[in-house]
Amino acid sequence: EFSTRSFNFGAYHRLETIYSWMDTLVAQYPKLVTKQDIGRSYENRPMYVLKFSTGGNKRPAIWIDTGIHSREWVSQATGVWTANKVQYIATDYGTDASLTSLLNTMDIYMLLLANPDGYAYTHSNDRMWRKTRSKNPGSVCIGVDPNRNWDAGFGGPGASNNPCSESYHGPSAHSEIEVKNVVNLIESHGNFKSFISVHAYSQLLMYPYGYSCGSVPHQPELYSVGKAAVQKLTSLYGTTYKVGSICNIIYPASGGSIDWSYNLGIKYSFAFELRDTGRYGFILPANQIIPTATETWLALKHIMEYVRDH
Ligand code: ING
Ligand code: ZN
Repeated sequence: EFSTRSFNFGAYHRLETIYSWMDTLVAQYPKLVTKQDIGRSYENRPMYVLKFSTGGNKRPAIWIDTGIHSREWVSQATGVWTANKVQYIATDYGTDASLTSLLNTMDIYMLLLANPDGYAYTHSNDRMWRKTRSKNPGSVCIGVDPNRNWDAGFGGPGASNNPCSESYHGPSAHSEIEVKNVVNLIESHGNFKSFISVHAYSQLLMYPYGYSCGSVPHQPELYSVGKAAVQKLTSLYGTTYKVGSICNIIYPASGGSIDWSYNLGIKYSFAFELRDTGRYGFILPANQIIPTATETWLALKHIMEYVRDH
C-alpha cells in the first residue's frame, strides 16, 4: 500500500492504516522488527506489539504504550513516528551510536494502539471517546477507563464506581481484555526494566504513584531521571514540562498502569502527558505531531539510555 518512506507521519490515521503500515515496517526489516499478536480487544480487533530486537532471548526490555485513552491522538501518532525512528536508526548504521548500542543489549516493545476499539470509535462516532467499548451489565453506559483498571490500588481515589463516568474503574482489576493482554505479556516475559505509558495532554513527565501521594522508594532517582529527560526535550523547541509523581503533579488516580508496573518491580515506570497545555487539548493540530514526537524522542532516549546503564 505504501512504503515506510512515503507514509505521512504528520497526519492522524485510522486504525486500519496504522495496522497496514506496521505490516510494511515488519516486511522491510524482519530481522529487526517483529509483530506480536497479544490477543483480541473486546470487539475482537487484534492487538499488535512491535518488538525491536537484534537477537538474544528475553533480553532486558523497555515497554512503550500509546493510545490507552483513544481520544489522545497525538499519543498514537507519536508512537508511530517513534517506531519508525527506532527502525530507521537501527537499520542505518552510525546515525545514532547510543541507540544502536542500546539495541545490542536490550529489546524495545511498542504497543501503538493500546485501546483499538476506542480508537476506531473516535474515528467513526465520537472524537472525544476515552474508555474501552465494553458493555457494563445493568447500565446503559459503555466502557471502562483502561487507566483505572490495573491491579494497583484498584477502586481507590481518583476512580469512579459509576459506569457512566469517564474514570469508571470497571467491575474488577484487569476486567478489560485490553489491559489483561498487556498484563499477560509483561508477566510472562518477566524481564522488563522500564514501562512507559504515553498520554496527552498537559506536558508532564510522571512517575508512581497515582493511588497514593506518598513517595515511592525510588522517588529521588525517578525525579532526577525525569528532570534530565525533560531538560533534553525542552532543549529542542522550548516546550516546558513538569516532573513529579502522578498524585502530586496532576491528581490522585488509582488503578493506573505505571503504578502496577512499578509494584511488579519495574523500577523505571513513567507516564508522559504530551502537548499541549490546553489551547487545543485532545484536538491537537496535525502539524504539531512531528514536533511533538521529535522532542519527546529526546526524553525517551534519555530514559532508555539511563535504563541501559543502570
Ligand atoms: N491523564 C491520565 C489519566 O489517566 C494519569 C493521568 C497517567 C493517571 C498515568 C494515572 C497514571 O487520567 C490523561 N489525560 O488521561
Ligand atoms: Zn490519558
